Amino acid sequence: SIDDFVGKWSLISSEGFEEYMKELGVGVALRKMGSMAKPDVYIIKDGDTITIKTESTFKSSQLSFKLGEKCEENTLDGRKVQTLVTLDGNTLTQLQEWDGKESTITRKIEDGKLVVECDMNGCKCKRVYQKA
Ligand code: DKA
Repeated sequence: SIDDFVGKWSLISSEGFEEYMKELGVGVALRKMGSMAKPDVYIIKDGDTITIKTESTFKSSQLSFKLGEKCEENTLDGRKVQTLVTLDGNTLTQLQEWDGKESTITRKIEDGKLVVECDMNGCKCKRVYQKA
């Protein structure tokens, strides 16, 4: 359930993030900072509103949503996207759409860790967080 995701999470590993950011169209300076950042992610539930807060030393972002309801998201790299988050089984899927493009971010709990997979045009990255 969504309760499994609730908590504070710290990044412990990242694969393919630079390539994913490049595919998103993120410029070199921001990619460099993004690659170095070790963010903390807070997942908070308040009634049926879920908030995902990403905090790093260089940039932070916050997204609040209800499952199955589209909302507007301002991403860390400055995209303004339409976002739809759904929970299928134990997988939280975040679909972002903007300018006729799309990217998905899936999150699942595996062995007590939060596993985040991002996909843009088949360019994938995997980031693992542990409970802080
Ligand atoms: C994560 O939560 C991945 C979030 C993806 C952010 C994409 C844009 C970053 C640009 C600095 O670990």
